Amino acid sequence: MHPQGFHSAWIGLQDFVKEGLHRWVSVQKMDRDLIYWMPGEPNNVITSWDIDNAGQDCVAIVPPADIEAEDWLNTWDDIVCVGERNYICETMALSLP
Ligand SMILES: [Ca+2]
Ligand SMILES: [Ca+2]
Repeated sequence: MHPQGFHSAWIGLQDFVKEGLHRWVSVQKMDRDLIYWMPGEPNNVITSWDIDNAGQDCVAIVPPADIEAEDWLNTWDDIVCVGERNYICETMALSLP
């Protein structure tokens, strides 16, 4: 079972501008030292219901069911860019008083 009902979250990484070239939606390049693909990903699978053959161009954290807290790295999966999901954004850290 997914922890506390969490299923997945968009992380703002995409390759819909150029297939295979993943960039952050902020247009920043991906830091090659900070990549956490799930094994076998990104695979740009075109599903049978993907009538536009759009493939998978948006990246989400999709932890497998029954995952343990220490396994939350390497959970990036490119998926079809549809559906409401949680999302994660980068922001400045709050300064403490
Ligand atoms: Ca893709
Ligand atoms: Ca995929």
